[in-house]
Amino acid sequence: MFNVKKTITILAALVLFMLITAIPAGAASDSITISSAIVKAVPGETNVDVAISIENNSGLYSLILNVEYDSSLTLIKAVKGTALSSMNLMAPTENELLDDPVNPIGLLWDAMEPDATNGLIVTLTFSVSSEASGSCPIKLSYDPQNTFDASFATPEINLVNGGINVAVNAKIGDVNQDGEVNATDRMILARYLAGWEGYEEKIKSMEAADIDGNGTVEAKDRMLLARFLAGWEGYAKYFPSVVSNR
Ligand SMILES: [Ca+2]
Ligand SMILES: [Ca+2]
Repeated sequence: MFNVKKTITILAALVLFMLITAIPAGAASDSITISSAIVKAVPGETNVDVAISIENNSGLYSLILNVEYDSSLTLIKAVKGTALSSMNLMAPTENELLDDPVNPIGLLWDAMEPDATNGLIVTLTFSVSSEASGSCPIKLSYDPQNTFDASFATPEINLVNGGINVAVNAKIGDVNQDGEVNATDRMILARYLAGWEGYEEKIKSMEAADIDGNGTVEAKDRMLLARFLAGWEGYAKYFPSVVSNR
């Protein structure tokens, strides 16, 4: 009886060992991901911020990220974010970009020690041409010759492209499209989000209701509209068309 038990324990340990070793190292879902945000703007808008972020960062010594942006966009500045904070970001200055608006632009991060932080790596600020409309893509690629992980190998990096969606007609925040952004829009949006019957039809533009422009109409949009209407500082930037009409 004792021996049978022992044999079972050994077999169980063997099976467990085989299961563990069968799991492939560095499955694709664990690879480093660098993604660009998708934001909303109106034609002719200046200072449109697009965040570029990193996730699942296992540690980088060096990264060259190439950003190719739509011809309707002009890059104004590139400001280092809170992630990859121990690395140096080599990017053109605002004046250099003014003289020579490079596209695609190569952004170089390098460090003495590998950096494994996650989050915002750079904020790119664009101006949008007054003729722009629809989607203006921002495409990412990286230079495998100059991108190293902690073991000086080129890591696999998932890249997620982003862009700026330029809405010509939708006045952001004007949920019922009556030309005004006011408490009625806030009420319609709040009731729609609460699932009240008949309120989906009252939203005449989902584009106008998606205030942060992330593609989804959700509680955050209601919060942004409520704070803007209450006059909170820092919220006017979400309503560029309202500001320019004042
Ligand atoms: Ca309205
Ligand atoms: Ca939204």
